[in-house]
Amino acid sequence: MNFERFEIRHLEIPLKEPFETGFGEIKNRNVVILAGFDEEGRRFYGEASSQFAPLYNHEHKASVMEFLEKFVVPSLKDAEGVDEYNKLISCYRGNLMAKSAGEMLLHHRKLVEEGRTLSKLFEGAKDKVGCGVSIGIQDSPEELVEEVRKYKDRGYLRAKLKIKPGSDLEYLEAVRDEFPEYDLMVDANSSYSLSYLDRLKKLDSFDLEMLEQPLGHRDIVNHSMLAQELKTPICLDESVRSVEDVYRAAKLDACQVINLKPQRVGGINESKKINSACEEHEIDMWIGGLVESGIGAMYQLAAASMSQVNRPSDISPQSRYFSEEIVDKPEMKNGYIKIPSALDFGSRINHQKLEKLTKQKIEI
Ligand code: OSB
Ligand code: MG
Repeated sequence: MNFERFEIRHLEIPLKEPFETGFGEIKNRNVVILAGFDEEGRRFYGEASSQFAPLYNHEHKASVMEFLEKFVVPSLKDAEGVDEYNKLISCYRGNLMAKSAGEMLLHHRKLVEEGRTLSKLFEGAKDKVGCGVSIGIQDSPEELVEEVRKYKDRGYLRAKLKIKPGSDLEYLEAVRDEFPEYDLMVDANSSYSLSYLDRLKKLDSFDLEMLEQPLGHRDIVNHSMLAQELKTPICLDESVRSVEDVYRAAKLDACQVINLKPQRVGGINESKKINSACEEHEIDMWIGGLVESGIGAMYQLAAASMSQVNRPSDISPQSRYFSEEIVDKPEMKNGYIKIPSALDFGSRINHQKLEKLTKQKIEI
């Protein structure tokens, strides 16, 4: 497609508070924004919300910037549209978050050219998203109880508590004692193995909505063995990188729920396939987050309109993580955020903030 030029920006957005997970601590949010400009000067955006280091998956800020420059931008120039872009980029292995930034950008351009709104991106059935909060590992059970209270009072429909071996049972006992009825789930980010089976079985006593990604970040087989041992439903995050992974998980009964992050699976087209596969196999679904900037968050909101999204998603108002941001994200009301029906979310980007938060810029 014709583009005048591209910009690849590494943004560092300060978090209000550090966010600790089973894979490590996030202090500043490092994301990479890809912008493409057409002949009329219109701008289209995509985001890769990798971490600074390859802790959540193998992608990281530097790998994303290089992949965007060497492979995504040339494919965007060569492709006539989204399908051809996906075909061209698929000859390169992995790097799904970087690939998805290019795909998002093309979808953005298509929406603007066709005069359609963001809420139509997934041809979704819903116009609002149920919000759940993801709460990082705290220094003590008492502090976790106070965090849960804070977010419950703000109206979140459920809380997801990050756990790792040692920061788990005692913490859950304290929270469950204080909030006997609140919807709670836990996310281990692959910090357990089957050698912790006895410990994991104890999670059954806390009436959790689900246990997210306890085992290896690419594992499906061991999750299927664990699913047979636990009453708590298993949710997969890291292990699902394509619709084929959903078929594998369904075949092995490895999970009852999938946390879908469009970026993790390479973009919007793959996400739609996953939506259909989950429908077919009666796997529940919700949209996960990567602490994305406002740009990535817009696509996340759009994804939550898909038919099989039937649980609260990790989607928060802007104020949850950031005091400074580049896009005005809609507010949460009674635990729900409306999916923007604005024609072009690109016009909501604050360019001064974008410049201020940019650490590094490549122009092509
Ligand atoms: O595992 O879901 C995860 C954040 C960064 C990387 C991985 C995960 C998370 C979260 C936070 O849980 C989700 C969010 O609020 O954006
Ligand atoms: Mg997770």
